[in-house]
Amino acid sequence: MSAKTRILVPGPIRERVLERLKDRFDVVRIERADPALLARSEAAAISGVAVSGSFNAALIEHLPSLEIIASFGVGYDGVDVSAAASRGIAVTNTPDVLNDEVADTAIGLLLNTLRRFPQAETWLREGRWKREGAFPLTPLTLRGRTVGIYGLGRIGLAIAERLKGFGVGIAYHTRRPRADVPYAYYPSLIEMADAVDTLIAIVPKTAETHRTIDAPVLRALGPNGVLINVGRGWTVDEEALAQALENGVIAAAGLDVFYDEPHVPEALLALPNVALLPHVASASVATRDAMADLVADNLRAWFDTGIALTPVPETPFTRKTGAGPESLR
Ligand code: NAP
Ligand code: 8YV
Repeated sequence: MSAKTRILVPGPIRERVLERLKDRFDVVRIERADPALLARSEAAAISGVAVSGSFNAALIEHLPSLEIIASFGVGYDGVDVSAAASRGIAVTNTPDVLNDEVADTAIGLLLNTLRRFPQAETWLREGRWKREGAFPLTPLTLRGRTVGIYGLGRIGLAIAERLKGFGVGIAYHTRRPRADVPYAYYPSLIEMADAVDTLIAIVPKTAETHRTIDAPVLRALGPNGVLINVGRGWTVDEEALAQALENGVIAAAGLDVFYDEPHVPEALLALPNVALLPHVASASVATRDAMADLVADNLRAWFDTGIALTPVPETPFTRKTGAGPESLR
């Protein structure tokens, strides 16, 4: 039997993660994160997990020797962190390495939404420029706008940095004001929506953020209003959004994320004033490689030094001080 530490990888993950793990660990693959796919004896030998997607309490329960779950992505809403924390199991994510890519995407999506560049390119490609003349002027522009950023964390800050260069007003809403930024702070989302005409959402999926961008918030944003969401679809009441876009309650929206991916509501697909992307904000080879490296480096650091590189705040454990039973360590 091999003496190498065993790492479970359920479901698909970027090949680079596997490449970076194989010399140090025994990697055990299963088709999906389902306890039924791993016999009890095999499950008992698993010490770590690398996962892209969900990892639920039943699977955590099935792995008695589990010490660490290294999750691919900065958002770790797919992992049952409270089940992990209660056993002293560390959870890691991939913060910072994707800030710039996601912020670039947010700006690109904002410009596409306002200035309709994808539609303008289609106009050219379909020969309409030659046949019919210039693409229609866009009613919306970034000029003169004030942008409210819902979530001014690592990525929200990178978005704000970029927006400064565009000469727009910048405001933000978070639960706690930041001492290190000059932007106007709003303690409530609806107050901020009322004060700005452009809302960029980049908050995590938590119980508190569920469908917080709802009909009243959209009404507050107003008829010149534009919503950009690069955080999680969970944060938006999509039915209210489709109605607001159809009825002119707001002017347009740009969405990279959806409530039930990869399903995009027909009501949104049918609307001309929505720019849609298939959750690609971090999806360049370079950035996904950096995320993959951080998944592997967290596992290597944990088993080599006892300290994970980027644990999530709910699991600030080291290998020896984990809150779980000592027998697990
Ligand atoms: P972060 O550094 O933890 O920032 C999160 C921000 O949201 C903080 O400013 C936080 O401030 C605020 N926030 C959290 N809960 C809130 C609430 N209930 N009300 C108001 N503000 C709240 O996270 P990040 O690295 O910037 O990433 C943010 C999220 O973006 C991720 O969790 C992920 O879901 C999403 N994301 C999406 C993509 C994509 O491909 N589209 C890529 C990367 C990330 P307070 O704690 O003061 O409230
Ligand atoms: C990834 C993301 O698309 O990091 C996140 O939270 O949403 C994206 O960067 C996703 O995690 C990859 O599965």
